Amino acid sequence: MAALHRPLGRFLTGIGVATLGLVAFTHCTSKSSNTITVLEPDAGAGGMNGASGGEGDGASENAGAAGEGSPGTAGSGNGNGGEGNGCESTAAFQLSEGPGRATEPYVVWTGDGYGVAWQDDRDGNTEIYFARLDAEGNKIGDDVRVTNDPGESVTPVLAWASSEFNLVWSDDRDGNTEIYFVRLGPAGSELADEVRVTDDVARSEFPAMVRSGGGIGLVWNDTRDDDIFQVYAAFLGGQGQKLTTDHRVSTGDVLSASPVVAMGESGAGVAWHDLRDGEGLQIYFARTDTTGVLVGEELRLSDEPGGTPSIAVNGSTFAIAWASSPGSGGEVYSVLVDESGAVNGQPVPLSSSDSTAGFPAIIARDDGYAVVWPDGRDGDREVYLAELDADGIKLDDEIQISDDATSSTDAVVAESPLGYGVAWVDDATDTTGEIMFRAVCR
Ligand SMILES: [Ca+2]
Ligand SMILES: [Ca+2]
Ligand SMILES: [Ca+2]
Repeated sequence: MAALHRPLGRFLTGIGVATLGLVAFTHCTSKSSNTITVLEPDAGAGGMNGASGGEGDGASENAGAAGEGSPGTAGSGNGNGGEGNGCESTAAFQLSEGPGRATEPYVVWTGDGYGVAWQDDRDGNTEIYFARLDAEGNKIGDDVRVTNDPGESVTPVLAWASSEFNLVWSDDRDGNTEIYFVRLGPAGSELADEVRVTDDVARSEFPAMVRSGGGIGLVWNDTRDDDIFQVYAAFLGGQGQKLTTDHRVSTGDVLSASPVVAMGESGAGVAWHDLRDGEGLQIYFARTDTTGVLVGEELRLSDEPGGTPSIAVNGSTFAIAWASSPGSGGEVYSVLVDESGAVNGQPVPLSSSDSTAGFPAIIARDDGYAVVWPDGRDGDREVYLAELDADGIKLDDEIQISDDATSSTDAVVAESPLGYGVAWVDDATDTTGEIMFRAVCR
């Protein structure tokens, strides 16, 4: 069951597994054309953190854990400095109300607190849940169940839109997977009906989005062309209505999966992993204009196999992070690409995990970037955070965020004025998993 509902595109560990994504679906025609509306990027729109990059099925999970317990006190600070400004890092705590399997968290900063969405099977099938936290990282109220349908509702992505949340996810309520959108109030209640964004008989999964000029830039995977995952983009209005046709971004003829998107000053940057070169998964990048139409050539960013990228933009420079050796554990790498599509140097390793890292999530911060990832350097997996300057250079040593005796995975991060809010999953198995949260000072 777990494998059935896991987002396969994020768990591709090589060609053998990747072909699982190529299950038979009938070919589908593309959608009819709608009016193209040009969207301007939001002023100061930062990057979005990438696909939360679930783990839990991979061979790297619990690498070497063997029940080894961490000697550390749960929630101990792991001193990260920066606490002289009145900010106090909180202890890690369980955000989701168990039991049930809660995974795939996504966190955003709203201006006065955090919103976190995740998928949760406590109701018998997977639904999207939401919780909010104050500026110090304290949970406000109970978990909010957002979706209520008999299908599997998975892989939520949140964005904050001035006074409300936008939420997209993948749902199979229609008999195959489709991308859905809904507006949520600050406390997580639905403000309008859920909007079905995709409409094809193929698999429409792994959404990622970024706010743009009052609308939404959306990317996702779809098997509508030749039953193979390819990357698509479309732009939506603030109510979730389609403003553009669906544009295919990836041009390979093998698998292109796990897309993420950030909005620069002149258009979007999209990254994904791709099998087209016959060299395992490699990280690709492309630019689109503000309607989602591909601009220029696709770029391969990785030299060695890499999987499940994340992307952020700071000003006019995109930062893309990924992990090498997808499926077996590697190190986190990042590279910068400017808005003209010029790659700035070589991919730089960020982690020192003895080849146990995977699934990074990167965001923009004031004067650079921040990236989180889980790795197993200490036995069971823990979450780490590193800050990068505007040139993508790592500042100081990484900060250890989690410190507990279960496997800590699926890390995501949002920046606040005082530091960061980090969410992750503890103890993800086929039947368990809880969302954890910790606010850390800069
Ligand atoms: Ca459901
Ligand atoms: Ca579909
Ligand atoms: Ca742990």
